[in-house]
Amino acid sequence: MEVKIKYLILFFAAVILSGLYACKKPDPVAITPPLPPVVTDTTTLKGVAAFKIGAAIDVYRLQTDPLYKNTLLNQQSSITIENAVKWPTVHPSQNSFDFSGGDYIADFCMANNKRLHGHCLIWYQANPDWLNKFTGDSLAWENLFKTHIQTVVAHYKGKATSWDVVNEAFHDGDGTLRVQDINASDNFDDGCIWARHLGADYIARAFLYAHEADPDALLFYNEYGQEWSDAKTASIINMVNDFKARRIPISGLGLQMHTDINASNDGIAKAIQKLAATGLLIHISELDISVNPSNDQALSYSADLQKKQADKYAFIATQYKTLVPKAQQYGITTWNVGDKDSWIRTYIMHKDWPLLFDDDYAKKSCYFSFRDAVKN
Ligand code: 9MR
Repeated sequence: MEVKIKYLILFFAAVILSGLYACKKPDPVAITPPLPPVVTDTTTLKGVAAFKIGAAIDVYRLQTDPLYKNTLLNQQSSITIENAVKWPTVHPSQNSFDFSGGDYIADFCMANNKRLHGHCLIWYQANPDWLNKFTGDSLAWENLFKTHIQTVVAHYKGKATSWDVVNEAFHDGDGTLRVQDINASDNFDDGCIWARHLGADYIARAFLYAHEADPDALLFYNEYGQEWSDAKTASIINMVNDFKARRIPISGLGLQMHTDINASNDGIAKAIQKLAATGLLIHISELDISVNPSNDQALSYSADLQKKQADKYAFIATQYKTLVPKAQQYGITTWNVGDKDSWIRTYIMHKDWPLLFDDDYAKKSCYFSFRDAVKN
């Protein structure tokens, strides 16, 4: 009997509680404000492009020229560090690193939602004097090499999405690995100190060291001339196959594409196609199109030259869009922004107009043809 009463009490308590629960004020229905309409920016490169659009940039210009900065803010979705993290700047003496320039660019990218591409860790050129004069056994060279790569990559971990790990390792003519200087009479060492001191496999070790320092970074091999040198293209592809077989962590290939209005379209298309067939990410990494490759001082930037240049920019972008599978499209980067910023003016001192913007950052005809061609 007692047990029955207990059950009855429990039963009624449950009924009352569930009644109370049912009467509870319902939770207010969350009112989601309507999302703002998705606006496709149809006027800028980054707004219309099917992939990232980049520019290599100069720290000083970024710090001092508001027009330069605004052009980057409006047009670019990716930034490459043109010079600020190359050896002479970032590693000015054996025991010191100077990240100030690279950090300025990295902060700009973080604050403005731009992808940061680091350039370049190992190159046969642009090495500081102290490095060229360095003496030591192979272990000392290996330590120097590894310390440089890992210090720089670790510093930008979480900021740089990707790196050009090794730049221009193969000779122009026959596409063989740069080791010795093959033309000693021209006062320019086209061999490579790294291959001389560390052996041919230095490239693979550079990738391994970079990966160790930042396992999330995408690692690229960057090179020029694939559009005119089948031998170089073949060497790059052999290297990629060897890396794949040995599980060396390479993610992508940079085709620099410093080209001109007379370059063979066939050569450009073939290079893009062959490199895309590796299945790696493909970055047109240093695009500029010279209209005056022979540096004729009497030349003016005629309507005809502008049209040829606009067509070439459009051709390259169209080939990239159609020949590189979407998942491999890392983007197209021009080598700086306005004509006056180009290495063709400032480094080899040619009279030329190779970029998408003029000296005052006004859009040129090639800007419009390129923008149409990169459209999604
Ligand atoms: O544009 C760069 C120029 O300002 C530098 O003085 C020069 C030497 O460091 O390098 C130029 O950039 C090169 C790039 O790093 C690798 N590919 C070829 C580019 C043009 O020379």
